[in-house]
Formats: sequence, structure tokens, C-alpha cells
Amino acid sequence: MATVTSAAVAIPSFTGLKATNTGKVSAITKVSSSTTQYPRLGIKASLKDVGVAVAAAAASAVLASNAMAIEVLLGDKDGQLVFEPSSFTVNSGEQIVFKNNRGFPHNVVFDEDEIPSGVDVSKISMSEEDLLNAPGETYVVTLDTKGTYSFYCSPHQGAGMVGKVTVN
Ligand SMILES: [Cu+2]
Repeated sequence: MATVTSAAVAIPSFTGLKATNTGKVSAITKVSSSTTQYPRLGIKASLKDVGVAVAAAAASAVLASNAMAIEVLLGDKDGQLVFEPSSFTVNSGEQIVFKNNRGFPHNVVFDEDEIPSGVDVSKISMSEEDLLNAPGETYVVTLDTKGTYSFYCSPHQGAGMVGKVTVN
């Protein structure tokens, strides 16, 4: 919250400085009059919008730095035995990071009958017996061949812990 507040305060003062530097008196007048004519509620609302914009910018910065990776949680936040998300799309060559979250042990087994032809299942899949036992433990896979792949968690397949990824 502190970051958002300081950013929201910094933006109007920056605008004011910029107007002063250009030496355009009319610009300064416009800035101050538009600030004062807004009712208090309006200012609050616009500050909120700035906060949202700052948060959105921060989120997209995170996405940009991880552009080549998607994270899939094993077990959702409520402990449900699911992949989260269970259906998603990646680009060819993009890293998929499966991360132990809750309800483990889990694993990630690709179904040899539901992957693109020519793909060697043993190169992308954990074995049925391999398990991720520790919290935060990951299994990372990169899929290069375009198509649809189905996968499951062998201990929890019966409980519906199955997923599908489309590689574009
Ligand atoms: Cu599982």
C-alpha cells in the first residue's frame, strides 16, 4: 500500500514540475485548476485509478521478466487435488514449471496416447513412481512440438487431478 500511495503522490507533482519547466503558464494554471475543481471524492477515485495503474504496471513487469515460463500449482490454495490452472496454452519452447503447492505428493505424467505423434513421452514425463514430496519442489518441462498434451498426477488421477496443455 505504501508504494502505491507514494507513486500516486509523485505523479501529480511530476506533472507540475514538467509544466513549470516548459514555461507554459497556461499549462500550470490548467493543472492547478483541474485539481481544485475536483471534489474530494473525485480525487480519491482518481488516486485509486492511479494505484490500479501502478499495480498493473508492476504485474506486467513481472510477466515480462518471466515471459518464457508458466507456473502450474500442484494442489490449489484450498488443498483441492487439481492442477491450477488445469488447462492452459504455452508457446513452443516455453518453460512450464509445475510446483508442489498443497496435498502432495504429486507428480506430472504425460499420457503417451494423448500427446502429438513423434513426441517421446519418456523425455517429457515424470515416471509414475517419481513423486514431488517437498513443498515448493518443482518439475520443469519444455514442450517443443505443437499440439495438445494431456497429463495427470498418478496418485490423484482417480480424484480428477488431470490437465491439458496446448502448445502453439
Ligand atoms: Cu496429485
